[in-house]
Amino acid sequence: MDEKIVEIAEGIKSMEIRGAGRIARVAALALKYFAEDFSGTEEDFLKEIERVKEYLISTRPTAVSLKNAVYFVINRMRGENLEELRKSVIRSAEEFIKRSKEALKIIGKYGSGRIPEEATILTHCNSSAALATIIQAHRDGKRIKVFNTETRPWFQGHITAKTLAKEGIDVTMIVDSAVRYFMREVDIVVVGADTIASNGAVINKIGTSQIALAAHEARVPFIVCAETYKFSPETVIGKLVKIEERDPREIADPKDFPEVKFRNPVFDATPPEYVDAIVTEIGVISPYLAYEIIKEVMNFGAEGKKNRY
Ligand code: RUB
Repeated sequence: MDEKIVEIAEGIKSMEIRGAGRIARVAALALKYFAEDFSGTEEDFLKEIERVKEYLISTRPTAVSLKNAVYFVINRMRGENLEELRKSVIRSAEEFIKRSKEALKIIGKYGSGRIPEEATILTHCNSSAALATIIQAHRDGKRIKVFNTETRPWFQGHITAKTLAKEGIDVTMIVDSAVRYFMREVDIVVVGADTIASNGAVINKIGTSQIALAAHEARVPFIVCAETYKFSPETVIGKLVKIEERDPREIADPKDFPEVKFRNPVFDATPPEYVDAIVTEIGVISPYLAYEIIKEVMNFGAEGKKNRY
């Protein structure tokens, strides 16, 4: 396998490259590199791109964004000869990356509209889409303060806190388990998503569903910022979203706890009844419209159309 592709895939696995949007963009980039660097016959190209596709998809199981990015490129592959096939892969990969970046800007604008003029926001983990909304709200002149969770066990919250502080936003980092304690001070929760199922359930960093419960209890609006490529076509035909469980050593060294078992699921599902709105680049929608997005935008119905996205 091409060195550049291995480097990207290993980067995703080890979480050096992380976040659903980012891993989708680098997966598209890997396919672009593959098409640029390939030397061989047309037949080999078609065989090899299948291998690259499976390899990239296998790196992280939960975020559908990665799969959708790969299918976006593969499903648009057209050409009478190798040169044309290569060019179409490069073009679609570039188009995916461009669309993905543009989507974030639009989400920021639409999302900011949902933030009150003066608000305390709570966010979890490190989501570019949630950050786009929060940062846009600040740039729009809204007087905001942010609570952000440190996000165990990987501490992605550290990146979030630094990013917000750099923007000049008033940010306070809390431990994940302090969410309910602070919820009474929060006006709105803003998070991202790795995958959105056809029933509107939102799969995001572990702990998101607890935050949604606490928000629901306190009647605090809970919004999710997600590009349309975070919606999962396969859930329409009954597939369940696989929740990634990572190495227990991310929590503690099991050697220090010889009698103890560890579990380390890194995502969870928030049911649609706890989600007030999903901010996408094509508008702010109810989670119950997830199926429509999958059908209309992603061109995938229960009848199982081949073109997934
Ligand atoms: C990241 C995470 C983020 C979503 C959305 O998990 O759960 O909230 O991926 O991020 P991990 P974005 O750190 O395990 O990848 O909005 O940037 O796509």
